[in-house]
Amino acid sequence: MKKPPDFDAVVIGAGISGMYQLYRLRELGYTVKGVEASDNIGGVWHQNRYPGCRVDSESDTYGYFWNKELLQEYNWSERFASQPEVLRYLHRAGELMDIRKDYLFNTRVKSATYDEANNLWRIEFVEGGSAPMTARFLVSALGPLSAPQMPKIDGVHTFKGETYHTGRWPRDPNGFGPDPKIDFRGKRVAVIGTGSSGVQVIQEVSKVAKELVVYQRSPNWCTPLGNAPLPPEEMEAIKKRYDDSLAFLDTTLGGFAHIWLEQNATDVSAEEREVTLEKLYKGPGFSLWLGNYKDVLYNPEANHLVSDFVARKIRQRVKDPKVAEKLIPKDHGFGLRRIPLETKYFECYNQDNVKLVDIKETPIERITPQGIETSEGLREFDIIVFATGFDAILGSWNRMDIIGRGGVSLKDAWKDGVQTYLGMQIVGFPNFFTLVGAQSGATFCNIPRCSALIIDWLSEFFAQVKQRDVELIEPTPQAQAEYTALCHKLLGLTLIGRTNSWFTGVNKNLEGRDKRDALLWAGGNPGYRELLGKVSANGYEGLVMA
Ligand code: NA7
Repeated sequence: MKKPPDFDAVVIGAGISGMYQLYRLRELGYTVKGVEASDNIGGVWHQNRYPGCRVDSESDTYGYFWNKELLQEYNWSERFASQPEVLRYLHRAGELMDIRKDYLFNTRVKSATYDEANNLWRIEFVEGGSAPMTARFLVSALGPLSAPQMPKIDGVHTFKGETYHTGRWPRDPNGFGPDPKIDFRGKRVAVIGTGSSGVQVIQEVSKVAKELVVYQRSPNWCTPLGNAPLPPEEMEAIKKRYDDSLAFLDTTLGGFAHIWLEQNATDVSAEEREVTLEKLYKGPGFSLWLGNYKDVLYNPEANHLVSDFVARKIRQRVKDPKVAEKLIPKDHGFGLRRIPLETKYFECYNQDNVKLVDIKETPIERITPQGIETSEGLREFDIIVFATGFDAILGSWNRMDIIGRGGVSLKDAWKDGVQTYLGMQIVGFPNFFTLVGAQSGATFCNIPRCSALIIDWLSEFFAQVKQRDVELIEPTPQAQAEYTALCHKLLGLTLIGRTNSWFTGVNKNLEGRDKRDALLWAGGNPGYRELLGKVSANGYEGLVMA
């Protein structure tokens, strides 16, 4: 006799997608338990509380469009909401879903092992979490950016002052933001890393620190965020047009409020292009990245034209020409890695209290108890901020042991490259589902919008699974091979696929992660929706169900 599982489904993670997936499964009548390593809901917005942290999607496009009550109730105060405001929103959403009662917090998964004889997943937790539990279906909603990565620098843990990683910022025990006790005023501060998090934290710390030294390994193509308050009357107008907004977002590449121009950059005159780029540069959010000429991420010549335009902007904004050159990326074109959005970021380097150290020229040799030693000597600090990013996408899953059929671990299954079907399932790991992970259509996307597409589709699927008493779901090797090949092909068509970044799985802080892989679905949100629609219309082709 087969053992029955404790739950029909276990959902790992209480971020944006985990909460929604758990809610949908519960509404479908599944017995479901959520487990979350941290002490509360919110995922990245619960953890990344550094000063300056804010959303890069327009606030009113970043959320649960399925929840009409929340849409009409919640008033965003800024075009691009700050982290505390996003987290407050997620808490309200959690209340409306009555989600907390289904989660075990402070419960970090150590391993999940597929028990073939009983066709269930056995989940074990890090000490102090929970007793082991079993589930028929295991849904991992870990988030692609949930495993913070420290830099590989000698003595990194020896510093005697305060150290913080942007991805694990100390929390205000009584509020939604950072711990108010952390104070940069009058301090000597170092920031290592200049990705989206580094750029945001630098802008804030530069306002109050006595001295801020930025250690930059690679500059990024940062463009203006265009933030502003959202007046109540505009918020009211936004609420009236949510249906239209949703329809529009579903037509755009990444579910963001920006759509390609009809023309190619190479097909218009230099004068016309200059006017257009100027307008996009002044536009909000990802206007210049995702609202640009449609060949910019595909044609090297078009990409060069836009890179050249942004480089000129940086030269205009940074007074010292030598510093400006250091801030202009030379190893990749515009938009081929994630664009950090900024508010007076470049102007920080015109301040007397801010210094840029290009560590390609002046390498960091070690971190000492007093500060940071480069080839030019030791500089002492009171605080070091590590804005060094994440073991993106893979790290979230690799941190736990996921053991499939025949005792094969997910790490081993993926050792020669990631393979999935639809970015949701993996051969040899029956009944295991990944949300917003490798090759998912939501990873290179406005995540709440695109993950909802996946969760809605999966929930429809789970409804049928329940109706048909299906107990085992696994992709066919052929479907997986074809989908993975398609991910490679689509990414290969873009210049992004030829660039080292977390999108392509390259991480210089980790051994063996110097080879690019297709970790993204690069076929766009509409293309992914179409594919999912085709799969379901054809009786969930590519999936074996028993
Ligand atoms: P990112 O974008 O991965 O940025 C990490 C930054 O840290 C980047 O500038 C790295 O330089 C730098 N880094 C990493 N390791 C080192 C070492 N050892 N020495 C110096 N500098 C280092 O992470 P973020 O947190 O900023 O943003 C992640 C995502 O969050 C972002 O894409 C948005 O989607 C939101 P490198 O480029 O590797 O040379």
